[in-house]
Amino acid sequence: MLEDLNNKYEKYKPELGGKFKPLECQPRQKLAIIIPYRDRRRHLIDFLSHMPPMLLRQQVEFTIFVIEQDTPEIFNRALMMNIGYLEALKQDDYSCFIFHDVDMYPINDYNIYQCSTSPTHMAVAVEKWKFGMPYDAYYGGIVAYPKTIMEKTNGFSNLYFGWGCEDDDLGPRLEVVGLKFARPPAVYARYATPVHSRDKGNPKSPDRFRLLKNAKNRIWYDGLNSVVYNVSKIEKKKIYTHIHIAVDRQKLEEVGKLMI
Ligand code: UD2
Ligand code: MN
Repeated sequence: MLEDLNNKYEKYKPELGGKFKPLECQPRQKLAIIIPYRDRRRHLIDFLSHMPPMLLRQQVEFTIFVIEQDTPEIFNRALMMNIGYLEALKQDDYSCFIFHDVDMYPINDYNIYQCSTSPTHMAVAVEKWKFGMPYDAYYGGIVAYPKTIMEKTNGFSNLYFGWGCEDDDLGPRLEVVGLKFARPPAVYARYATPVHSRDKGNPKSPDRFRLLKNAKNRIWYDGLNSVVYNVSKIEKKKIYTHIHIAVDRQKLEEVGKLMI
């Protein structure tokens, strides 16, 4: 239960909205963990039970942002990542962003949650892929971007409604600006992943391969500079910040149509 966690973490003295700071030092980075989210209460509670103690053992200063898509029905993970980035920056000057599936739990304390100068794909040894990855150009699950790289890549594509390929899109996007993902060693970057079924509002995207094919052409049109959304509610909870988002799919796709 959330209430139990609130009590459990009181000793760490988080500021409202879940801003945690190590008590004995002043970290160089401020980390925002961005979780694209809808209707995964059980997974969220598990995530919140697991992450703060680990991050504080690592002496990280962080806030967890849960970005919940209220409308439309079809979920858009990368869009929630873009919005989470923009909204987090309205709250504080975060320098490092880790975009994180809600259903992935690190199982090694030495898997350090901070940014380097390059973008990092962190989901290297994933339980559901037999503690590996399904293919080389797999960038699913979790990525870490310093703010500078988010600015360089115009964030992520806003156009992947439904399941799939929004993660594959990150590779070509980075290529355009001459960058590649780094990866931590598999012994550290290990993740437990509970088995789950496909969510109701997240069917396989029928457009995903078409979008992926011209990922490189869209980078300057489709991203942080073209995102449109409404914030319906910001809930500053004791141990995290929960932001509710409404998006207009048609409006977003107007921009995309120019390039598809
Ligand atoms: C894989 C990738 C994921 C993403 C997805 C394709 C792994 C470990 N993860 O996840 O990063 O690329 O394929 O889109 O390979 N979510 C909700 N509510 C919903 C739907 C999604 O909260 O109704 C969020 C949640 O944070 C979830 C994430 O989106 O962890 C990815 O969705 P998924 O878990 O259904 O997809 P999965 O496991 O196939
Ligand atoms: Mn999943």
